[in-house]
Amino acid sequence: DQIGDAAKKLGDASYDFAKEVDWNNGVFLQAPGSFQPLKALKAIDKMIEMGAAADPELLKKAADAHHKAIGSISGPNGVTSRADWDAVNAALGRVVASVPKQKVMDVYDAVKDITDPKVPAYMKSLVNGADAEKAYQGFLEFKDVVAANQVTTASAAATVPTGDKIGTAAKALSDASYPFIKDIDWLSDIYLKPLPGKTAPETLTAIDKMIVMGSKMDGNLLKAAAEAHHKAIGSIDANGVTSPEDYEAVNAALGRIVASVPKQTVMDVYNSMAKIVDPSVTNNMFSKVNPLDALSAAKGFYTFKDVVEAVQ
Ligand code: CLA
Ligand code: PID
Ligand code: PID
Ligand code: PID
Ligand code: PID
Ligand code: PID
Ligand code: PID
Repeated sequence: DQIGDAAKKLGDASYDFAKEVDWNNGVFLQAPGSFQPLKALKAIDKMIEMGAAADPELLKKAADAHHKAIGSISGPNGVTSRADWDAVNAALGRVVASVPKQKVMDVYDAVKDITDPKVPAYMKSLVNGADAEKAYQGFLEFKDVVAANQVTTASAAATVPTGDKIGTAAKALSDASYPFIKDIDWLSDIYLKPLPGKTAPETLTAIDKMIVMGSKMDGNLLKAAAEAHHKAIGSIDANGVTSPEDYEAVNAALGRIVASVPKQTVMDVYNSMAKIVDPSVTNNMFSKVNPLDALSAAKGFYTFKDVVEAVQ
């Protein structure tokens, strides 16, 4: 297709730059400017809306391309192979082309809103500037091909199951865990702190397992889960906490996507996370909430998971 061909040209123009970026640099965990959680949540919300509007099959292929690219990483900077670099660009170009232009621009504008204008120049200063310029010229040509292949109307909303066992169980889980949700400091910057003692490549292994799980999920249910998060963001209070109803809808939607993949795929995520998250992190989280509320939430979760497993 045209986007695939254009991605090869983009690769010619941008792979030198890709090799010079230190993908393992911890700086990418930081907010790209001053820390503004509610504005950042708005930017994430725009990404969620774009993801929910994207063609689920193309999203899966993009997840597969990232998984493959992680498998061909080499060198100290963590760069993938030239072929996989091109394949990721092509897959993302197709995802972008599957949503109306305005959804993409809404992400761009919202991210710009939380990015200090000095950040791009700083990023450029870490690589060969001429290679960054060459990559950008390549991107500008690529985007014209994407725009020429772009849909103009949004896809239909997801179909949301009703009256299913997971939906019923989500009500009980949400009742048992909403007090815990209200105890959590959602606006803290602690969630942007590096995991103690873990390198970027180690962390990437766990993310890879999530990518694999995402790629196996039922596309309609994943879209529904994204829509549920978007709705939940719309009802947050000053502390970032969503309404009980929207929280319940998120739990139901996430239970359904978990049930749409094999148990082992879920356990692969859990086990790889357990390897990179030191118990001190979990204990620290626990120390900041009412322990009885956390225990009630945990009990609710362990009951919920049996319902999920039964329909998995
Ligand atoms: Mg989420 C999970 C935040 C968007 C899909 N997501 C999580 C949690 C964290 C979070 C609260 C990971 C950390 C954790 O396990 O804490 N997501 C979060 C934010 C946003 C977002 C702030 C921003 C909009 N997510 C989002 C989108 C999607 C997902 C758009 C795609 C549709 N997210 C997704 C999945 C999962 C998460 C599939 C998880 O599996 C993971 C999670 O919650 O695992 C348990 C603990 C969890 C909480 C504090 C909230 C849930 C409370 C439960 C139901 C009960 C608590 C049990 C117990 C006390 C703690 C967990 C024990 C542990 C051993 C499992
Ligand atoms: C400017 C001035 C003009 C010239 C110009 C110009 C530049 C415009 C530009 C630009 C626009 C632009 C857009 C970019 C957009 C990037 C979008 C990224 C989206 C990320 C997402 C992430 C996610 C996920 C995911 C799916 C999940 C949801 C999420 C489901 C269902 C200024 C040059 C034209 C770069 C969507 C993918 C996992 C949130 O106009 O004169 O330069 O760049 O998890 O969804 O699971
Ligand atoms: C524009 C203007 C509108 C019209 C429009 C428009 C276009 C927007 C577009 C577009 C946005 C867009 C984005 C693309 C992004 C591509 C990103 C590629 C990333 C590849 C990576 C590969 C890798 C790895 C990996 C992880 C490793 C690092 C690597 C570590 C820690 C402008 C059309 C709407 C194409 C990251 C995965 C292995 C490097 O908006 O008018 O057209 O395209 O090895 O991580 O090692
Ligand atoms: C300039 C002037 C214009 C021309 C121009 C120009 C240059 C702009 C530039 C540039 C922008 C730019 C951006 C870059 C972005 C790179 C982003 C990389 C992200 C990597 C991540 C890696 C990671 C992980 C991971 C998970 C870990 C955290 C991390 C935990 C909990 C100035 C040329 C356009 C290079 C996210 C995945 C392992 C961080 O605009 O005239 O030149 O470069 O380790 O999670 O640990
Ligand atoms: C233990 C001991 C027994 C008792 C027990 C026990 C506990 C087991 C547990 C537990 C397992 C467990 C699993 C959990 C799994 C969470 C999985 C999260 C996945 C997140 C993903 C994120 C993503 C995306 C997304 C889609 C994108 C890709 C991504 C596309 C196509 C130990 C109690 C049984 C909590 C997948 C969603 C946006 C990466 O066994 O004695 O307690 O918890 O962006 O994909 O866009
Ligand atoms: C288990 C054991 C195996 C069998 C199995 C199994 C089950 C795994 C499961 C499961 C995992 C799982 C995960 C669930 C997670 C739910 C998470 C809910 C999060 C809700 C949020 C709501 C909100 C917001 C929002 C953003 C705001 C904050 C909030 C800010 C900054 C165990 C079956 C495989 C259900 C985060 C979105 C508005 C609070 O593995 O043997 O069954 O379920 O307002 O952000 O303000
Ligand atoms: C313990 C002992 C057992 C019993 C038990 C127990 C407790 C475990 C616990 C607990 C685990 C736990 C986890 C919590 C996790 C909360 C996660 C919140 C994530 C929030 C995010 C928010 C954000 C953003 C956002 C984007 C911004 C950055 C942020 C930028 C660029 C010990 C009870 C089971 C509470 C990610 C989205 C706005 C950070 O196990 O016997 O008690 O709690 O602002 O992006 O700015």
